[in-house]
Amino acid sequence: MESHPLPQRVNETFGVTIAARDEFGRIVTNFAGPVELTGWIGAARQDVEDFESGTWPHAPWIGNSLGLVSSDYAHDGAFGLNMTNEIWAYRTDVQLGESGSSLSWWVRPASSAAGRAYLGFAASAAGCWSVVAAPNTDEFALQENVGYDYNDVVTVSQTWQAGRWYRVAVEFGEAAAVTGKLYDSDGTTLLNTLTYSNVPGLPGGVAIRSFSDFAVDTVASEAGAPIAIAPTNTGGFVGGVWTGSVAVLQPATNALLVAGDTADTAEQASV
Ligand SMILES: [Ca+2]
Repeated sequence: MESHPLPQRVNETFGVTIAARDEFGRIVTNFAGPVELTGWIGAARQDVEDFESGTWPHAPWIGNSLGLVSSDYAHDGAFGLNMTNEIWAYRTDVQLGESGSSLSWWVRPASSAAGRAYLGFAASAAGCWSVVAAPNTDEFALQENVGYDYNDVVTVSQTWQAGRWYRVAVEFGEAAAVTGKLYDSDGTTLLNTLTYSNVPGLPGGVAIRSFSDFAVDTVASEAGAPIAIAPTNTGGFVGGVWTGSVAVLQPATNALLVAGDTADTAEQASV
């Protein structure tokens, strides 16, 4: 798929050409289609860290964080992390926080009454913000971490269970609003929510920290929110190529047009 110039207008079509290519980049002339078309706002899906390298710390994470990487701490794959020296690790090679996107990780406290695990966003060398799993104070919290210090901004009561996996996510909304969400071990049952607006530094890097005995795994940037486009299906390909018109039906910046299930060229559709 090719890129499209800024801006594209709502409800006005722009031309799109999609070619079916094999692993060598050759057009598959007998591919008949059709493929599904979807529109997304925000970052495409990506794993920020899965700890499957089996080592910690490692680039591009910055800081002097130390930890144990072991299958004992894995939620997904072979390895997860237990951070051991209470020092933040952060990275700025990824810039997350576009409206409609989200960031999450899995955490498992060893105690119902000890430790904290911080998932930081809007991160830079100057600090970050974070959503905090806090068994030590029976809370789920949002912190501002200027200079990687600790300032509670929002706290809600939360009972934590020792040895239970929880998914902690932060969703990025309009006007730099963030929503922290705590999910149960199935990843989908919502246990708690907190919100705050006007968070500076978004999009920004990612930071992590934990203390006491806390397993952490699978820091991931989730798919953005879907946006309405038309059509939602290409129809048939000719000679391995589809040429047609697509319209975005609502205002969006940095919209992504996805053909099939593979995020391809970032399509700019700002209006
Ligand atoms: Ca893992």
